[in-house]
Amino acid sequence: MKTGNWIIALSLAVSANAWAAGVRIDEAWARATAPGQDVGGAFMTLTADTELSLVEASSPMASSVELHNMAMDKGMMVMRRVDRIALPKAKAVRLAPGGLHLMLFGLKAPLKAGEHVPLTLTLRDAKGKTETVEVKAEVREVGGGMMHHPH
Ligand SMILES: [Cu+2]
Repeated sequence: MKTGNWIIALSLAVSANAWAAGVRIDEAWARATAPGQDVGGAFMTLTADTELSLVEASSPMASSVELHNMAMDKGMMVMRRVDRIALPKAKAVRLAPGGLHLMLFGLKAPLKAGEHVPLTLTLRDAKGKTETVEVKAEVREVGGGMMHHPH
């Protein structure tokens, strides 16, 4: 009965989160933006139940969404676009400020705290089959400066 119990507990735990295409998404949020700032960041934790890759993202609130990684390079934080974000089986992958994130370009309006940003994520499995999952990222006010974007 262990398996059965586990499934029930899990379905209760994720009721407030998105779960589709073999991936669970927790804590989806986006950083509030200042008026005139047309670039934003979105973050979340993804846990795939089979090996998947996040290969694409889009939002009706932005003209484009890119997958980015941020890392130290020769003592400087550098942000780079990545083609995919690997989601190993049963391992939580955290998109967070200072690391992997979704970058929203061409925001149609500032992101205000309390609003939700709809995001469509495209996931690809090991066989190359793709599925999409819809996520709503809650906009949060976060202290600190804007994200630098050296494009
Ligand atoms: Cu970025």
